[in-house]
Amino acid sequence: MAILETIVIAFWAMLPAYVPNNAAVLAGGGRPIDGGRTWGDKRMLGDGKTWRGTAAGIVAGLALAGFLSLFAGDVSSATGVEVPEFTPLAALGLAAGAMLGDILASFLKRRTGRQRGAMFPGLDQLDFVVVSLPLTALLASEWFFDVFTWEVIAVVVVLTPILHVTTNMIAYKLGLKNEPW
Ligand code: CTP
Ligand code: MG
Ligand code: K
Repeated sequence: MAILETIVIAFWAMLPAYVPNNAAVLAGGGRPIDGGRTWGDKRMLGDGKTWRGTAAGIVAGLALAGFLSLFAGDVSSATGVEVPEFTPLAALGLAAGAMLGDILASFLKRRTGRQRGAMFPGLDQLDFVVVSLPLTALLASEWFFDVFTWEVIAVVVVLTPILHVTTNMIAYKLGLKNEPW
């Protein structure tokens, strides 16, 4: 497979996992998931993980997967790159996995003494990949192994941090996010 083709497929297939984080930033607020609870002298998750942000993120990821699926055929024939449609379970694995990864990362941040919004290089950029891919492999095995070849996974691991840094910098400059990471 040509590298450009692999990049297009990786980006397309990951969009339902990329968008939830951004939707959560836009919709976030209200009751935190941990309800303010602490473990030891530290919060479980912190005020940055809310029910509303999480729900909005998952809904946005599912909606985008549905939208992309409508156009997968047209995009494939127009570009010659076979981009996949998303099955409902694949969409759920990608969207919910992304939010779950972000939540687990916050848990780790609090355990390691980091305040809400603190940077955790590496984890910040790949937390959602680390959970969304295995969850999708579990929920939609056939779809996952069809789309996520080793080449596609390799591109995702390289492409995701670049996109993450770029979109968060833009969100920060636009005043949507408190920190540029
Ligand atoms: N957000 C949310 N619910 C989520 C994820 C994000 O409401 N599940 C919103 C919050 O308003 C959060 C903002 O999006 O402050 C930015 O997200 P993120 O950078 O992931 O959270 P942080 O505030 O940095 O908190 P943490 O240190 O726990 O990652
Ligand atoms: Mg943050
Ligand atoms: K995060």
